[in-house]
Amino acid sequence: MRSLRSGFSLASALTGLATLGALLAGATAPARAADAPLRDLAAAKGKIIGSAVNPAKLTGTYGDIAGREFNSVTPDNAMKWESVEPSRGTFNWAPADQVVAFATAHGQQVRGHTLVWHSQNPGWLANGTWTPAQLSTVLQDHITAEVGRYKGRIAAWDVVNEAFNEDGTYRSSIWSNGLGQDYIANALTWARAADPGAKLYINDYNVEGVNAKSTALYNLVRSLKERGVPIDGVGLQAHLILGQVPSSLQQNIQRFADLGVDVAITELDVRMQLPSTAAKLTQQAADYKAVMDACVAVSRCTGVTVWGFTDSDSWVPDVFDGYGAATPYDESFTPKPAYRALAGSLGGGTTEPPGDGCTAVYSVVNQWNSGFTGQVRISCSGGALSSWRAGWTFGAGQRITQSWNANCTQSGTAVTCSNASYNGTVPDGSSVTFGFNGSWSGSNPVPVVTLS
Ligand code: G2I
Repeated sequence: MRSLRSGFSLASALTGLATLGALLAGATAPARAADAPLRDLAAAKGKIIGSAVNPAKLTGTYGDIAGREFNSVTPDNAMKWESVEPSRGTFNWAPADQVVAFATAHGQQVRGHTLVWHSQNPGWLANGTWTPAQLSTVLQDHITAEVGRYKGRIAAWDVVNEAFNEDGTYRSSIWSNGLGQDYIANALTWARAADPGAKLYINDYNVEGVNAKSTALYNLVRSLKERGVPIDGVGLQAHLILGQVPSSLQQNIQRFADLGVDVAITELDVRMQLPSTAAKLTQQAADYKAVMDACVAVSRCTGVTVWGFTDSDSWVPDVFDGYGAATPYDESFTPKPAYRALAGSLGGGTTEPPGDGCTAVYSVVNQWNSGFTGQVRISCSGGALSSWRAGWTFGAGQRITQSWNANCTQSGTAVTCSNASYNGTVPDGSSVTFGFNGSWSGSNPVPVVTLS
C-alpha cells in the first residue's frame, strides 16, 4: 500500500488547449510510505540534505518534494550576478526572494550561490573596461548589496566559485586578471562585514578527491586562515560521473576539516550515459551512498546538497550530450535507487518489502474544454503485485465517465480502480497502465493516489 502524493495543478496551463500530446503530470511518494523524509533522517544526524531549486517551479509536486525532503535549498541561478544585478545598481531580487520565502515557510536553510564567479556575469560587467580600483568597488558594492539584503537569512554563502584551473593554478577571469589573487580575501572580508552570521565558503568542482586542484584549494584555505581572512568552509560541488566517486573523498574532506573549516558537498549529481538501466541506477545509488557516507563520517562535513532533485530539472543533459539521469528522482518525480541510498546512508530503510517496490503515476494525457483523458501507470521495481487497486479523491469536482484496462467506480469524490481480469499481475521490472476519460471544470489538479 503506498500513498502517492502530488498537488500539481495543470489547470492554468491547460485551459483552452485542445490537445496536450505527451504532456504529463505525475507524482509518487517517497521510497516507502513508512520512510521518514530525507530531511528528518539528516536532522537526526545533524546534517544538511539540500537541493538546488528553481524558484519558478516551486509549486505542485516539485514544491511538495522540495519542501518535504530537504532542510536546505540553494537557488540554482537566482542569486547569480546576471540574475540579481542585470544593470549596474539595478537589482532584480524577486526570484531569489521567492527561494528565501519558500525556505522560511518550510523551515529550511538557504545556501547563497554565488557572489564571485567567472561565469553568468551580466554584460555590463563582463564587457566593461575597468581600472582595478573601479572593479574592486563594483565587486564590493555587489557583495555588500546582496549579502546585506539577505542578512540573517542565509546560512552559508558560496562567496567565491570555481577559482582554480585543473592543474591548481588560478583561473584567468575578470577577477583574477583585474584584481590579482587578493580578490578572494577581499570578497570574503566584504561578505563578513555585510552579514557576520553567515558561513563563508569557497566552492569548486573536481576538488572532491585529493588532486592538484584540491591541493591548491587546500593551500589557499590554509593561507587564508593563517592571515585571519574570514573563511568558514569549503564547498565540494561533486558533479560526478557514474562509478567515479574518488576513493580519497573522505580523506580529502578530513584534511580540510583538519584546517578548521567546515566542508559541504554543495552540488552533488551523478551523471550516466543514457539510457539509464537498472544496473546503472544501482551503481548510481552506490555512488550517492558513498558520497553521503563520507560526509556522515566526518563531523565537520555539514551535509550534502544535490544539484536538482529530479531528472526533469537537471543541467546535465543540456551540457553533456547523451548524459543525464543524474539526480535522485526521475523525470516523473519517482524516487530512484539513489534516493533510497541517501536515506540508507542517513539511517533510514533501504529495502522494500514485496509489493512495496511498486509505484503509481497519475498523468493527464489530454485535456479539452470540459473533458480530459487520464492514465495511471503502475510500475514495479524491487517488488511485484498479483492484484491491485488504485484509489484517489478528486479535489475539484472531476468525474470519471469511462475507463479501460481497469474497473473504475466513483462515489462522490472517491475513485477506486481495480485490475481487469488480465492485468492484475505486475512482475518486478514491469508496469501496467490503465486509462479513463473524465469531466472537469475550473481546474483539474492531479490527485493523491493510493495503491493497494
Ligand atoms: O554547471 C553546473 C553548476 C556548476 N557549478 C556552479 C553552478 O552554478 C552551476 O549551475 C548551473 C545551473 O544549474 C544551470 O542552470 O549553471 C549553469 C550556468 O553555468 C546554468 O545554466 C544556465 C544556462 O546555461 C543558460 O542558458 C540559462 O540562461 O542557466 C541559465 C539560467 O536559466
